[in-house]
Amino acid sequence: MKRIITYGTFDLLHYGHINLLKRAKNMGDYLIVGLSTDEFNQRKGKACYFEYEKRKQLLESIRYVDFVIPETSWEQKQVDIEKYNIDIFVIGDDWEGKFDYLNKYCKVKYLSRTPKISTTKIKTDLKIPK
Ligand code: C2G
Repeated sequence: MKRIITYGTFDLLHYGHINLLKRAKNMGDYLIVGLSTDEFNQRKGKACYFEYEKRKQLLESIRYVDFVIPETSWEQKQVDIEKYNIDIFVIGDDWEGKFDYLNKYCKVKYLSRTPKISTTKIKTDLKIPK
């Protein structure tokens, strides 16, 4: 059983997120998503449209996602990788190189982002304040 983990805010869920989650799941058998809490998002400088519980409900309805855990800090990844016996950490290549230190604990894979879509773009196009 190959176990994969990824992390993110996943606000205003869109096909770029789905592409990432699909490819992450296809690298193994079980996908865990560390979902940024509302408090952590503030620290990330992100204002979410959907609160944590709503974003969690959406993620849990995606066929590629097996388990959702809260992401409350930058530092929890190595603990999660050991706790959940993770084989591969996966994230979009907008983070290329930022999580190479996790190589000590598991494989690290950066996947290409889906072009022309982002939560920020959706908000801008709909003229919702960022
Ligand atoms: N993503 C993508 N293509 C897009 C938009 C997003 O592949 N067009 C990917 C991102 O690269 C990330 C995931 O979808 O892997 C979630 O994106 P965000 O919700 O923006 O997550 P982020 O703010 O990057 O949080 O500790 C890691 C952070 O929590 C990552």
